Amino acid sequence: MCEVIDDTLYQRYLAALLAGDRMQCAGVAQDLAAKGTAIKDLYIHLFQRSLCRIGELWEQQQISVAVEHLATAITGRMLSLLQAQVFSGATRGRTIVIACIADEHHQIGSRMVADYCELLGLRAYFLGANMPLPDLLQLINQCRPTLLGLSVTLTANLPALLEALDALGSAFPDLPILVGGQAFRRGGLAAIYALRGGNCPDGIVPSGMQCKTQIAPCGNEHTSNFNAKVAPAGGNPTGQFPPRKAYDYRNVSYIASLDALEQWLLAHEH
Ligand code: B12
Repeated sequence: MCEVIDDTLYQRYLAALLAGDRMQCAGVAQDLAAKGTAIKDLYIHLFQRSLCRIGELWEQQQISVAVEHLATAITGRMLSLLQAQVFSGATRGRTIVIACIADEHHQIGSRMVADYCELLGLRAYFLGANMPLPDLLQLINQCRPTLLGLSVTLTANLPALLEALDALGSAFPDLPILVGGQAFRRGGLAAIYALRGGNCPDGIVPSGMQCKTQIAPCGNEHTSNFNAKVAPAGGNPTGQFPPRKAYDYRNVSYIASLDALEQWLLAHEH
């Protein structure tokens, strides 16, 4: 629950979204923006929260695919509507490329991340959904960003993430990579480890993969630090980790929320 965006306003926005009423949605978002509501609050407490609700309604077959598509399209327009505020941040010279992993078609979250990076003063190159790995490698080679962000929503796409991390890790060993998205909230970190053929006791992640924060199922963002559970770099608290493949995750950070992203960017400014 957000103090600025109360439940009545949220419900008004959600009802407009479900009705496909773009103007009403824009009215709510623009009023809030005019009153000084932070972009991050609009992203999380209006757009993300409502899309998660749309997902639930779709899953329960209470709304059609068409209504879900319309709501997603309207949300994309809302992000565009707020572009003026997003791009007013001063540029700090860092660049980030953000992409959804191959076969991943959920791109609103990564677009928010890209826009939020712009707001924080980075130059963001947003590549959108379903990015083929060879082309991603080529682009990174050409534009040499300071950072790379990869988004995964579906657990089924985690093997593609691993493939990408291996290829990126050997081609660009010094490139910091931020990974995020809903796949990690559904046991993705454990799955990543399992895919590597090892045990993944609850909360233990591959060494070097820094798990800064965890957020509850979407719409209800809260963060809790569970660094204590993270295997220390190079360590092996259980003695069960198998030999690693080519890439060791040293430069990979799992970032769960926009707050955690901001903290990470501040902590790694130099
Ligand atoms: C819109 C939508 C779609 C659209 C996406 C269109 C688009 N342009 O993005 C379409 C129609 C394509 C779609 C398709 C499918 N979808 Co869908 N979809 C959704 C829905 C309703 C909203 C997604 C969204 O935008 N959420 C809001 C954003 C803002 O949240 P977010 O992605 O988590 O991003 C935040 C963080 O995770 C983080 N983050 C995200 N990426 C990154 C990256 C980095 C680097 C960092 C630091 C942070 C970060 O920052 C963001 C801001 O806080 C969700 C419901 C839900 N719970 O989200 C279902 C949902 C994700 N879909 C689901 C499913 C099942 C599917 C399909 C398999 C359906 C089907 N049978 O075809 C396909 C799969 C397509 C594919 N191969 O990718 C399920 C997934 C269930 C599961 N257990 O995995 C969900 C949860 C719906 C549900 N409740 O069942 N979908």
